[in-house]
Amino acid sequence: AVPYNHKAIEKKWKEKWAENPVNPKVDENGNPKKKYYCLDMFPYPSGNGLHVGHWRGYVISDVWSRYKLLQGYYIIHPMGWDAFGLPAENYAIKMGTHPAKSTAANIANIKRQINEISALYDWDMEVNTTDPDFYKWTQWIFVKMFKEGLAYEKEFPINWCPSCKTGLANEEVVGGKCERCGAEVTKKNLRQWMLRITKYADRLLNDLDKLDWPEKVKKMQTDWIGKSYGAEVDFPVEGREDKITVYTTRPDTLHGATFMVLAPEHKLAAELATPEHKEEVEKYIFDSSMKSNVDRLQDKEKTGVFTGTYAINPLNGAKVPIWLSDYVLADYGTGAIMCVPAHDDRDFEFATKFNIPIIQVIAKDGKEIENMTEAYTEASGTMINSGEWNGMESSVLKKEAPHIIEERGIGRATVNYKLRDWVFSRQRYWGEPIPIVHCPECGAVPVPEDQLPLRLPDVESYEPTGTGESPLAGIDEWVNTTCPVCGKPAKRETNTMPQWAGSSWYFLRYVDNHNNEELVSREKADAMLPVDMYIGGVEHAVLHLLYSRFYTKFLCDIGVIDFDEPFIKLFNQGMITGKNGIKMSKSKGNVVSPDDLVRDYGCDSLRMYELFVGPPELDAEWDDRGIDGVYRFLKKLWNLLMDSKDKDIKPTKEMIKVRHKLVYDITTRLESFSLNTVISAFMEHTNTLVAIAKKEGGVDRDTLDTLAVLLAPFAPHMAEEIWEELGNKESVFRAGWPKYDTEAMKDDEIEIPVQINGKTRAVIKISAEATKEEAIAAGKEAIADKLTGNIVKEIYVPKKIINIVQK
Ligand code: ANZ
Ligand code: ZN
Repeated sequence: AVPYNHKAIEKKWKEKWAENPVNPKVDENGNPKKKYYCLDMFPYPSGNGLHVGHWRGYVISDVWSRYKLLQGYYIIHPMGWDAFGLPAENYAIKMGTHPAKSTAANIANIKRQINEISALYDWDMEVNTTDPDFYKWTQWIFVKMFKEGLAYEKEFPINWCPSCKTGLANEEVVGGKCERCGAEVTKKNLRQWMLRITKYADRLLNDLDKLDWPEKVKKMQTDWIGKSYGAEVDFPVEGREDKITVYTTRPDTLHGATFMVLAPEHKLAAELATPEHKEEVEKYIFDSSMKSNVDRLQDKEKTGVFTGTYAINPLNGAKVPIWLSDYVLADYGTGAIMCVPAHDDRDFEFATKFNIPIIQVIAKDGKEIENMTEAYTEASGTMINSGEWNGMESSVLKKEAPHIIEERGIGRATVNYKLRDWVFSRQRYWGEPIPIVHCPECGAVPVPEDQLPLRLPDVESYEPTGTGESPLAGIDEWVNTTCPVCGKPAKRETNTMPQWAGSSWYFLRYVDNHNNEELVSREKADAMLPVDMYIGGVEHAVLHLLYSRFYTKFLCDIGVIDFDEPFIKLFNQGMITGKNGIKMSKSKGNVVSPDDLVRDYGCDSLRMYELFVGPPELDAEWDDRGIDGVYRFLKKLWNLLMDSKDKDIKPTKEMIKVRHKLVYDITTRLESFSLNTVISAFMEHTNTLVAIAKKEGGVDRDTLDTLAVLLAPFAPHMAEEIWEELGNKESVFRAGWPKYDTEAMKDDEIEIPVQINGKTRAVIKISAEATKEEAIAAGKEAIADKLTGNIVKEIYVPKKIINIVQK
């Protein structure tokens, strides 16, 4: 027979598909098909090209797309480029090449590599976030947000990377370091553009329920939003009219508050100092003002000063000393806290250092600890030392206390979020210009919508100025403009948007990427959106996925689209690593390029091997050698089909059974995304079929056809070739996904006599495939009431007889 020639086959089908696309919008009768939108997280076009790790996600999404295609859907499977951002800009600084130029070159290279995967991408839908026709709409969304009061300016200390010379969002600071370059992050006071994502906090939280997403990701978003219920409690100050309001998430511990701490910036901080503490207090306030927030938050030894003044615990009248300390932040809660050293680590440390009493109010087994050496921070146990609350379960009280406090008129129940507004400006060149004009008369005025896009001008130097201004600030003819409202001289905003801006909404644009009038027409949006399946790395579990949800909700609110969640289903693939689990990267020299593997083994083998390396949701170590096994499997399958295809083999019961099992295994494992076991099922059943073919002279036509169709999502070129060899005229992708019948999968049953000491006492039905143990167990059950003696021997002659010998 003809040997398997992956090169010739793959070349042939790539050409055929280019001529005759296999993903029509309408069915055979010309009726529109139901859409299925399968989206990949679009790549950043880096200069390093793709490695086998990038292939994994793209193969998974293509397998899923082709499976859905075989189920009869019209597949929306676009690809594009997330091309603004620091690497291109840093490259420009180093080489002097305009980022647009290096980006275009990288895109061309990666596009070539991506086409090697033979994925169903519809390149007519391509988008590039740096294309003015695209970022026109990124800017338009900003203008709309500005008009809705969701974009605003704020001067405040931001995270500042001294190495990248730019501001960073909290999300871009990992362990106190710049996410991109690893430099220690500091603070800098700058005027920033902010997006009021906090306005959507509740919807972002509650709507997670609607989503078919991994629980892990939902949990990460829930924690990020960080909604907590607590209380504000008003503490009267002894000898003064003022009250100090504290914010607490643990009002159940109110009886254990033995002191109070104010942030040094608190408006009453200086005033509260009694004459003998005045000097010390003022010094402390001054010293704190010289420290950066980063320094303050680092886990150094606690510092603080006593003001000399006392507050009154409004619940029990206890006198609590008021201290100042910089471990309390001015801009969180109320900037003042009640301190419960028995149940909070920081308070415990502080109280220990300054000899402040510690009163335990929650006890694990109702027993008070004699000498506390650390805080008991769990919110479970029984209340003690708490007056009328004694004996209550603390977790129950935690929920009730805010309401009790409210009823007593000593405070109010509150809801708090960890989620902060989004710092939306960057002091960099390679990003979307923020479309705002600053007019001395009219203030911040948006660029009129019909004047968008506001193009990014060319600059001579891409270097960040380091002053906190973007390189755009140096281009006078760009900066100086006129006010769109009053026409007087005004200046353009020179900050640009963060890289997240384009990726927060790109998936909407694919389906109408040439529309110059609208971001997306309502008609196309209704017909083709939202995304049914989103596939990408778990590293985007919070930021990108949260921002996209926020943008989608906003665009829904202003009527651009009619749905408020962008991604119905989400799958996060694990990473492919080099040896010993080390991330593949150029700097580590452990990058495996797919190009050589495609040449030696073919795209089909590499596709299947990408799935075979391990459960797709987990990280997997790459080992080139494994691809050989997949290649041999494809050859075996090929030979089986080639040997059988021209013979007229009658289907035996066994063949029918294997065929249904095959369809069942592949379908159910695909549905549960157990893609590595799909490949092992293929291998197993192929071996069975090869054995049957040896016995019967070949395999029947139905089974061969089914094999070709099942193979199509995984090894599409070979599947098409086989399908054609089997005499089919149309593409295998028109065949429809095969069905299975669980009845047909059942093993044959045989009748078998059960004897006691050689005498037949019953006849039972068992599976022809039953093992000795299964057969004997079934036999004994049938004659249980007749087994009266001691069993000395159990005999099973396969498929013939069961004989139990008893004494
Ligand atoms: C009393 C208490 C007792 C607290 C206890 C905790 C444990 P999250 O959950 O992060 O919102 N807190 C409030 N405002 C603060 C500020 N500006 N700076 C530093 N800490 C502040 O944390 C809320 C808890 O953090 C609050 O509850 C308060 O301490 C502290 F056993 O109040 B708690
Ligand atoms: Zn004006």
